[in-house]
Amino acid sequence: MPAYFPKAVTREDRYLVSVEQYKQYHRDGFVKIEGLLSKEDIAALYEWAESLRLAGDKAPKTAAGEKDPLKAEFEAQTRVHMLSRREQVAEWAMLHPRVLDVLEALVGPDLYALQSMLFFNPPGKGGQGWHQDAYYIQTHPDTLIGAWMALEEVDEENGCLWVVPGSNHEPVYPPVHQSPSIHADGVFGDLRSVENVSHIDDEVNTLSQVVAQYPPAVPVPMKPGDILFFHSHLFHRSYPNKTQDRYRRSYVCHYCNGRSWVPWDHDGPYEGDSANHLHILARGSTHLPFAAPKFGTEVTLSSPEEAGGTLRMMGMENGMMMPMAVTKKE
Ligand SMILES: O=C(O)CCC(=O)C(=O)O
Repeated sequence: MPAYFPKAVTREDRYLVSVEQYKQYHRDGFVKIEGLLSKEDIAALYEWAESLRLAGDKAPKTAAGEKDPLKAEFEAQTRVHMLSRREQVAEWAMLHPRVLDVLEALVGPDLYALQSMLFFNPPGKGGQGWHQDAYYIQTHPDTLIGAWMALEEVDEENGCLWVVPGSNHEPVYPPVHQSPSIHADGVFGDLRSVENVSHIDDEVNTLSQVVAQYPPAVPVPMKPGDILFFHSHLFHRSYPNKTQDRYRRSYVCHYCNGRSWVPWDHDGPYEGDSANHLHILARGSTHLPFAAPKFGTEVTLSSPEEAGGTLRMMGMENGMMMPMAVTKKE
């Protein structure tokens, strides 16, 4: 039996993606999996996020001498990038086996973990206008996917994500005067360019004009432990937190298929033609360079030899997706 195969399948808490969820992701560009992370896991993440926020809280003390939790220094900064390279808990959450179980079915079986962001979005802050993630993070072939983990209840009031179902089938719209970052230059006859992508104001962010060709966008309210998996061409956005007294804490990570060339690293310039060697191989195997988890988080890797061929995710008769080894014919 291939080494990778039983190890992944026999984990007691393994999450099995249904064929319906797989189809939904590829049809609509997103799939929300409710309760994917346990209460305990979310509590650990939430406490970690809180400890960071409070450690950065340089606000004056109240009359009673207590820190005002809503006046943290993080008001100036709604998100922190790449804590997965600095903190064990951030790496653990990015490589959480149940998150990888889903990604394995949607874009795997081989997976790179590329990026992590911890959002705080205090009252009045946060929000990002219409954009497509593949514009920012290039993978060739283009297999980027986001996992948006709610650390607390998120809704329209505190700034949940909004998505345009089906817009994942769109190409990536290049900004004016820039060649496309995902598609080869000049392959489209009519691909318009856009301006001020990610700007919160639809008047200046002209990607909103393409969004307007669709039925109205839909909000994605979530509960702690729910995870939204979303395609990197999907038009999506968030609004500032409209509440007076709630944060919007979430942990958002990006991944891609382990066979993609990744000429991108969040931390800036890297040696060589690609940054693959800096990205963690989270599952499966690859012919490309890769990094090991820095804090020793366990990942389930395989080599093609051990796997007795290559692995593919297949729809089973019971409607679930399972990894199957495909043996090479001599
Ligand atoms: O959570 C947000 O407010 C925006 C996140 C987002 O758009 C992204 O991760 O691509």
